[in-house]
Amino acid sequence: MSLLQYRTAGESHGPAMVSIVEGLPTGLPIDFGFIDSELRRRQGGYGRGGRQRIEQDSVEVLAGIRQGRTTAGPLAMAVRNRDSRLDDPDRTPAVTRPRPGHADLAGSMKFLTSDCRDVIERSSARETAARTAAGAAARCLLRRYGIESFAFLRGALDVVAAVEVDAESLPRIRDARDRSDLLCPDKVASEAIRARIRQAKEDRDTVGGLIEIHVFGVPPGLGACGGGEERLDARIGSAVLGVQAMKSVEIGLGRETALRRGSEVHDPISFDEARAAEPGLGFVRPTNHAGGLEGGMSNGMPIVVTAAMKPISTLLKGLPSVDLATRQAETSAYERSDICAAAAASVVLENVIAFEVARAFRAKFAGDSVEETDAQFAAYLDAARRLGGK
Ligand code: EPS
Repeated sequence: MSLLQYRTAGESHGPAMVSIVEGLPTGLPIDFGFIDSELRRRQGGYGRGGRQRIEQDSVEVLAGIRQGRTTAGPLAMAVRNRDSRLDDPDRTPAVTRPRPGHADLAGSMKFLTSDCRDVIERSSARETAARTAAGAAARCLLRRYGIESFAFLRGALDVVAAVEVDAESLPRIRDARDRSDLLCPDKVASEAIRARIRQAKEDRDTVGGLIEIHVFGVPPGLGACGGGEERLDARIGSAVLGVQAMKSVEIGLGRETALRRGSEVHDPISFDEARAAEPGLGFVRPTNHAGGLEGGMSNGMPIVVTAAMKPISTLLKGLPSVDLATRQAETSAYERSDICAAAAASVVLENVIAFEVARAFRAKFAGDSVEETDAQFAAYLDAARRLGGK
């Protein structure tokens, strides 16, 4: 059984965004209603552009499913593009005035073209629809084992939400989040961010955001203890920075750990038999500064990740740039875009981080079928609970 992995294909204005997921166990029920709900959430958020009024994203299953359950082959899904016009030069004109912050200039140099159109069709955040579908499919596996991811908008510009979430408060915080069209559970902060997005639009400018992601129910021991890319923090870091517009990723306290001493950072350990049924198997901590990851592996505490998303690079007012055809100073190009897509990005991150946890889960519990995977998972928990015990 290969490692759980996925690929995406598709251009923003091509026929479809495609996602192929390999490595799920056979016989796993896939909840396509859930996947579609995640795709619709990704399209939302105050500050989103006109494309989201055109598309009504949902997955079309192309392969890998029989009567609602996974087969032995890869899961292939498509999200059709209603706004498909790639072969119409009049409706997808050349872009020769690169937008600072976008893939335009770097891409035109990479592919030796003065028309950035080919670059931006693939670099577009539209690709995150396929990424989100893959992550949501992986969550159908994680949910079977009590593992769930949750992301929200922590802040933007000078506003930071005053909200804390743990496994117990999750249902209430999720309800508060979903009542906000910025996916921010703090009503006051949500309104303040909304006002700033509205002002940015009036100023023909754009806004980014700070996104926080938690993964609950993760058993200890997922990931790798050596150096390198199989460390679960390395995989999560790569997944986050693999999403368009992400400029930083932090695990737990992140940068703050450099500003404190060890005794103020590391999470003390105790054991409480009465809590042996929890993800930490009885090992409990008063704090979670490590963000659920120690030594490249999950430690039974919730995984906590923070990501910074840059402001959208397409500004209505434009920025100083150069025309690639003449190399003369020009204002950067404009085409339909968002003012702020941070709420949408929180949905993408909630799913791509889930995919990495699922990938590490499958690396440890690699049964070909869900029945075999169930048995492996149960046997591991039983052995881990007996570890060092009486
Ligand atoms: C997006 C789809 C894109 C943009 C936006 C987000 O569609 P279109 O280019 O047809 O408007 O609206 O992506 C960007 C602005 C970008 O530069 O990547 C989406 O589906 O999230």
